[in-house]
Amino acid sequence: MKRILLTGAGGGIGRRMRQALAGAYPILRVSDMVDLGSAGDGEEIAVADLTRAEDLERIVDGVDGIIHLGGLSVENAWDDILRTNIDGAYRLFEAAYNAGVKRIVFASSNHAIGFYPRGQILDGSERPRPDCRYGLSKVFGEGLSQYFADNYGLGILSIRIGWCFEKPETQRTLGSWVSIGDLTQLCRIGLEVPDLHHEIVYGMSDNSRTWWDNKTARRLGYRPNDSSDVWAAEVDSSGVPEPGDEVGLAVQGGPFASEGYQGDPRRVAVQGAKSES
Ligand code: 15L
Repeated sequence: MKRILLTGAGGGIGRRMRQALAGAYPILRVSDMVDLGSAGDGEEIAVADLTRAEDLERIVDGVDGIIHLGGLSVENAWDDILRTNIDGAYRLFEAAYNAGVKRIVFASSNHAIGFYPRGQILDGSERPRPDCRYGLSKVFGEGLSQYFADNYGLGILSIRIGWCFEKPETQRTLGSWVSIGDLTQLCRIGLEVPDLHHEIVYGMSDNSRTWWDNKTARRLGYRPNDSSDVWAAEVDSSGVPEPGDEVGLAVQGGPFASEGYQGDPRRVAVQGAKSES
């Protein structure tokens, strides 16, 4: 892998991953719509709008592998989700295939399975249960990844990213926390592990209190160096209330399952959240 494209390099995860990847590959091409500052050693800057075909062709040119973080990272209006996360992802994959790219790491999210009840152990082989429109777009991205692996032979790793911030703040994020170092390790596995078809793994550190069994990631060589356990006592005693309504508190996706729906009398989600699958 000589030249790697990092989309969404100006976002919350992207900015930190850009630093974590410094020097890992001969050339790191960082792309986003926002200002990315000046290029560091071994970097190329590619300002691009992922919804514009000509931008896509330009940023994938000469690239060996892509870490696709770009797009909307929280719930949004359907038209924006459709344009950026669904149409944008499809067109990026298509442009990548046309340019001869062999590997893609797709930044999926735990919101692809956010409607599973808390406590149910998931390992990536379960069928999706999105908790919002954003989660639905991540289910699309996982399907897109499977299709490009099956139909075009690309090697793709979909990572259902949990809580990638400095530290966990709630019981839910104690389970889903991932350090930037561990997430970067997973992305590098997606780019480098031999014989990859398409796999779905959880983007989490070595957390004891979790609802996810990351055995596929371990099989691919993932050995997380960090754990949310070091913050468990602090979170237990902090008394910070979990955000979200009755549904959000019952399901793995938390507030994403609540957003925009509180008090909607047509909602049957409370029952849905309790059934097994
Ligand atoms: C996500 O997918 C979001 O991108 C991130 O901002 C977090 O909110 C995270 O999920 C979460 O599950 O809390």
